[in-house]
Amino acid sequence: MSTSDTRFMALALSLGRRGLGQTWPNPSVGCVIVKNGRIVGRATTAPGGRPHAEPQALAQAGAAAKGATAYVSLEPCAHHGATPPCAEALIAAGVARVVAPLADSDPRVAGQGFDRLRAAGVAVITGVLAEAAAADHAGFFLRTEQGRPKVTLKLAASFDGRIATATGESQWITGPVARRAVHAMRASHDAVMIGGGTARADDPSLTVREMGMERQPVRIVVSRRLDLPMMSRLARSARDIPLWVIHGPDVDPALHEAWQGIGAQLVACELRGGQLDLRSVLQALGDAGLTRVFCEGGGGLAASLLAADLVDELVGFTAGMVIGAEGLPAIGALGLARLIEAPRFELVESRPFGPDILHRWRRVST
Ligand code: AOF
Ligand code: ZN
Repeated sequence: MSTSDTRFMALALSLGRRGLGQTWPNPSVGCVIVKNGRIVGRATTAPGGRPHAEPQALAQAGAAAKGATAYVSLEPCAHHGATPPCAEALIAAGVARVVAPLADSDPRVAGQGFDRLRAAGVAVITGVLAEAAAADHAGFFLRTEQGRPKVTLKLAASFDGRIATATGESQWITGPVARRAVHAMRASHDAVMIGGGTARADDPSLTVREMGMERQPVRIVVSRRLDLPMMSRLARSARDIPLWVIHGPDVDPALHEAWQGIGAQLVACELRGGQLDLRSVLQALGDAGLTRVFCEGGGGLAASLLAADLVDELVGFTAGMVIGAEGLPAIGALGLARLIEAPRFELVESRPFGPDILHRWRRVST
């Protein structure tokens, strides 16, 4: 492994990250083709997941791909799916070396892309920036390995972890710089999810504005009884931007029909202990193809996800403001008696955003 391998792989990873949120159910892969130290092709998996990154980068490189090195942020595919295998395309173009951090977790690929390349005499180097690549593809890996999407829980709260005053005033606790960052984060997820209480209280639209993106994230509301206002922003825009409503088995059929009638997609899930079983909710979202879900509260849904150990990442924006104990807590009761029962996360990033602070934490597996 050389320093230029690391440098070009870092570029391939950053190209891959650009497509996060746009390619589900496929991973967002970056590919850079380098000949004699010069970049002759670069691409990201297209919105919707196809074409894959490699054929696009190869098309740019043309004849220059012969004898070149391809840096790909995930193992090139080996299966005949909707498109011919990328491993074959690299071989046919005469690529001499392929550098990829990790094997693909899709059982149709899982090492066979590397095998094919090696069998054709292509040098294959793995492991470069593997940890960073695993973090970028975490949602895709979770879905292929466990059937559920990665869940990121975001909150924007006061210093003392409150998201509104006792009267429900919440606009604004964090500033415009942090709020813009939240929009960019939404854009990098396949779906944005909230609980019914937040949908009722805030009347959010959950859209991504000013990002010039092709695919808006799916908007998901979790509402056991489907008791949501039909005149809400979410409901009114359901024909233009996907709106999925997750509900329990015991909903009023007239409500069900009304929501379907306005263009929402309804997903029925089971109950567990009188509440929606969030594990089966996430399995249903995985079955529907989602790999990355951005949960924006409220406190009830956040607490239930945490209690079921279904939160993979925390994103917090903290404002220099104190609301006090009568304010609305960002996270509802978890019912813990001992600290040892509290879900633990490790810090991956912390930095200022205007007057606020972002901190990002990843679940520590215990
Ligand atoms: C690559 N490069 O850019 C991507 C890959 O349904 P298909 O035929 O498009 O195949 C989807 C699978 O291809 C997906 O599950 C993953 O294994 C791989 N994604 N592979 O070589 C890419 N996006
Ligand atoms: Zn492919």
